[in-house]
Amino acid sequence: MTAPIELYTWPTPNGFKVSIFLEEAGVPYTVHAIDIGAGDQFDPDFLKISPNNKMPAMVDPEGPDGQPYSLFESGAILIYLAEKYGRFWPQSHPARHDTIKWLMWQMGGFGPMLGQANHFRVYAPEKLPYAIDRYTNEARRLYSVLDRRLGEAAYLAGDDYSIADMATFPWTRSYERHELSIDDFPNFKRWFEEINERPAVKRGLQVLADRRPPKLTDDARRNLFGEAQYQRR
Ligand SMILES: N[C@@H](CCC(=O)N[C@@H](CS)C(=O)NCC(=O)O)C(=O)O
Repeated sequence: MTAPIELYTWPTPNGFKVSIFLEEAGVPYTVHAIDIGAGDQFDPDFLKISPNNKMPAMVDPEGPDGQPYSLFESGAILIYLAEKYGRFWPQSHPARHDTIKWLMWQMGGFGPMLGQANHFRVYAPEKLPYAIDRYTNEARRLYSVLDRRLGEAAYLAGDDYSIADMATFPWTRSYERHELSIDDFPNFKRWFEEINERPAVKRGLQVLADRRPPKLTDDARRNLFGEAQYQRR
C-alpha cells in the first residue's frame, strides 16, 4: 500500500494550493497542523523540512529513490506532486511552459504583492497611506493581468486546468479586501466561479478551515510579524 503524503499546513491561501491538488488528484494524505499564530513554524523538527519557517511543507515517505523526501515552497510542492502523479501538468509545448510561466507569476508576483496588500491594509498596526496605495494599486494591476490572460484562454495554461490555476485561485478568494469588484474583471469572474464550484476545491478549502482564529491575537502578531521572526531561530 502507498504511504500517504504528509502535509504540513494551515488554512491560508498557500496551504490550500496543496490540499486542493491532493483532493483533485485523489492522493491519500495526512494533515499536520502548523499553527503559525502559535509559533509552530519555529519548531526545530518543522525547520528540518521547512528551513524558511513557513508552511506549507510536505514529506513524501516514498520519494523518487524510495527514500522519504521533504519539500517546502508551495510552487515546488505543486510541481513535485504534478510530476509524481502525472496530473494537471501538461506534457507538450506550449501548455507545459505556459503552466510554468503562470505558476512563477503567481509565486513571484501575485501571491507576494497580495500578501503585502493584506498586510498593510488589514494587519499593520499603523495605516501607512504610501504602502496601502502601493500594494492596492499593484493588486489591481495584477488582477488586470489575470483577467486579460483569462480572456485569451480558458485556464492560465491554456485549454486545461493546471497547477497554475490551483496556485492562483486560493489567493483570489479575498479580492474584496483589495477594494476590487469582480464585475470589473469578467474573465476572472468566469474562471473564479467555475473553479470555486469544483468539488475537490471545496474539499481542499475545508482542510483545517475550522482552526483559523477569527482575530489576530497579540501573540500571533508577535509570531507572524514581530520579534519572534528574528529571535526564535
Ligand atoms: N513562498 C512561500 C510562502 C509561504 C508563506 O508565506 N507562508 C506563510 C503563511 S501563508 C507562513 O508560513 N508564515 C509564517 C511565518 O512567516 O512565520 C510558499 O509559497 O510556500
